[in-house]
Amino acid sequence: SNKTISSALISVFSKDGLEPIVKKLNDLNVTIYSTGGTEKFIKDLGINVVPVEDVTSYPSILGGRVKTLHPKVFGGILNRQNHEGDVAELAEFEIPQIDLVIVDLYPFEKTVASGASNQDIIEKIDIGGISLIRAAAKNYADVTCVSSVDDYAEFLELLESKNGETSEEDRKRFAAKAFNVSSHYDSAIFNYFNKDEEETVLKISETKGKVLRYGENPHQKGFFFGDFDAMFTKLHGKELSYNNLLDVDAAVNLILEFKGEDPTFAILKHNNACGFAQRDTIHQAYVDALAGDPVSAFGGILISNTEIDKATAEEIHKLFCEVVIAPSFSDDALEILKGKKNRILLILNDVELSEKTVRTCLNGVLVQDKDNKTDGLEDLKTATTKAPTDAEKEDLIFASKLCKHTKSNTIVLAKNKQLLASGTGQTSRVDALNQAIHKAKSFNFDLEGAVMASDAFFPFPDCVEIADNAGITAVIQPGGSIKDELSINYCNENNVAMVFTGTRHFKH
Ligand code: 93A
Repeated sequence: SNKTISSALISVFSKDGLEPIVKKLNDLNVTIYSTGGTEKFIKDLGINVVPVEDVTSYPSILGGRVKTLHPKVFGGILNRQNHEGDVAELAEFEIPQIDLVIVDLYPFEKTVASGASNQDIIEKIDIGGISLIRAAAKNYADVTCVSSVDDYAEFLELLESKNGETSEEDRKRFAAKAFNVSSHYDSAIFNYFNKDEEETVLKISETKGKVLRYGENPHQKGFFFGDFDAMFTKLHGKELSYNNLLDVDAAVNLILEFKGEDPTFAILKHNNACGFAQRDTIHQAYVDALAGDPVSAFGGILISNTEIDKATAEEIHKLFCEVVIAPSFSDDALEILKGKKNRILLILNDVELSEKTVRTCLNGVLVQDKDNKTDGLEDLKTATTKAPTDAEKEDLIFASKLCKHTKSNTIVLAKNKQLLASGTGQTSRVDALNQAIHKAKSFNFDLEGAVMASDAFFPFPDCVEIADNAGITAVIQPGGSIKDELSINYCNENNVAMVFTGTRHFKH
């Protein structure tokens, strides 16, 4: 049905083009309500205007974040004029009828494009304005919504041709434009929030591809997209293969967890650490890492957080290994290690790794934030009556960091800053634990006083029971199972200390 505009709420960011409209509305005796800057603009034109604060009996608060968000404003827009209850409530709560809403939103996209700071961009997410637009458009049965400067000309023509009268068809046409504006606006916000992920994927697609000898297996083609030379200085050896690159990635991410700590050595196979130790010297760290699993170490990837010296190089030279990575090599160490033609020697440069991870999924890619949470002493919450000793705490953190870089489901067993064994990539946590215990025993490790780390919570008390029977005295896990209490009770009855970290570290 036809309606005559007799009241309007105007709240515009840009005042451009508004003047002829307010003048026309004034000529038509329309009551104009308005917000701060817009109200001043209208007043300065010599036109009567009611501050929206007079309607709400509330000042604009939070630096303008809340100015129109009020039941008296939204009641005035959303009420149904042919609805008895609505009409009664309008009278009861002294809500003025609003027939027309004119909004020009905070310029979100322009602010993003200008290169403004995140804080400035977030401030330009219009909440009140978008709500006014959506409310007025929803109630197009009674209300006209002008949601963009682009529609001023069409609206002015309508005002002039029909003297403030609108048909339902007119209002519906403007409502459709309004929802176009609001959906476009929210899409722009959505895109801004996902910018990092998109950029990550785009950045990779822009890097140069390098042809590899083959992929994971000889019958698969393989390529690497990335800047290997920015990350490493290659000193010696054959070309890195697809699998070498994957192992190097796992090795680097693992060792960075121990950057700046005592000399630490890791030996990896198929992306998982099979040997790992932290000692006073890098030589001892290597010897004790190798002792963790001298069988798996064959053909492994070696990485150290400390310069590799002659004594260490002499030991490494006895082992067949694919890659050795370190922050530096002493000259005599390098000479020894170069003794094998194919052995790849890399210096890990001090570069930042991507904050995101990307992998293919179905017909697209999955992007996520890297697991950048490293559990520290401050994260440990003792869940049991018995608390771990200080030495156990150190081992718990050590094991937890290893666990984070091992394929799920994972159980890591460690003692005195040495990896005793882990269960890797198992379909059940019990399997992972049994694998670890079996492995540790097969290399003659005594598990008495060892600690256990789990990448995720224990759904049942079976793991703590098996661990306790094997001699483990302290446990670290995220916690958070509805059956945590069963594991806690078992530990309390059997004098095992258990701490919760609150952080799961799945790695698939
Ligand atoms: O910060 S807001 O989201 N909070 C509000 O309650 C609100 N109401 C209108 N921004 C709000 N507005 C926006 O203010 C309008 O969309 C318009 O862009 C601007 C007009 O402010 P002024 O009239 O003070 O220049």
